[in-house]
Amino acid sequence: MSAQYPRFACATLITTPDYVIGGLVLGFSVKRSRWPHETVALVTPDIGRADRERLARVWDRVIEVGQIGNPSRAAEWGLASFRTVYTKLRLWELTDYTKLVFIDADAVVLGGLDDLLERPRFAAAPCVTAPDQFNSGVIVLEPSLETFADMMSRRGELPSYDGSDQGFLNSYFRDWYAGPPEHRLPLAYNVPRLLAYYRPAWTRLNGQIKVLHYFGPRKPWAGRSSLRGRVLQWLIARITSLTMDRPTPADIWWELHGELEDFLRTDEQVGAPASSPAREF
Ligand SMILES: [Mn+2]
Repeated sequence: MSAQYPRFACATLITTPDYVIGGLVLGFSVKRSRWPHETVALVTPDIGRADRERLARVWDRVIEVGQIGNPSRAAEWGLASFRTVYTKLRLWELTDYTKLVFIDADAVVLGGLDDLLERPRFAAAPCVTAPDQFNSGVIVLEPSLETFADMMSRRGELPSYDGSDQGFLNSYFRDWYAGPPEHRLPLAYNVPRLLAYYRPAWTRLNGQIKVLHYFGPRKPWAGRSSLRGRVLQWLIARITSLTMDRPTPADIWWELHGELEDFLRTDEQVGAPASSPAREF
């Protein structure tokens, strides 16, 4: 069912309970960036009612979607989180919307995203570890049931170089690197936190970062002051001579987390009507 046009939204996806806190901080950061359109959090059946209620405080709509299995035998990669990542393809089913800006729940928005809506039907930023591939943590897309059905039918056949949705989507949108430039977003729209270790890159981007992405196995919500974390930080600094300026990406996440907690403590749902019809779970 297609709704009135144009209709835009910023969307995320939460498939495991440990990402709920990430989704909350992200949703709060989108609100704080004064995104003028709707916001949608997709959740799988594994996300409980209390978590959905909390997500609905910062996301306009919380919509349950069925999980899509990973055909890449993700277990072999040793990453449990890869089990559910193909569920991201459900974005193409959201045909209520003309265009979506999707952001991973392990990211935060630090700048305005409106410019993204000028982009064509698929756009993404480079992956810094494989710059001729895009990172699927931030994508601009146009929902289409035809595209969704096509993706589902080719899910088992198209290769995924990393065993996740990212590899699959890179196979599916294989012209991203060599094709027209409007499909390639500037890195500022998907800055990996590890860039903070490389001062020239970080300095160049600092102040202009639109989306900061905490990709990698250790998420900021796992804790900022564990002994292990501090020893690791110290070792990295010793071995590589790389040190991070303050605020570090972790500082930035925890600052937003603090603001989110203040926001959730208030009784009023700022920016949302008292009788919000947006509970779809
Ligand atoms: Mn991510």
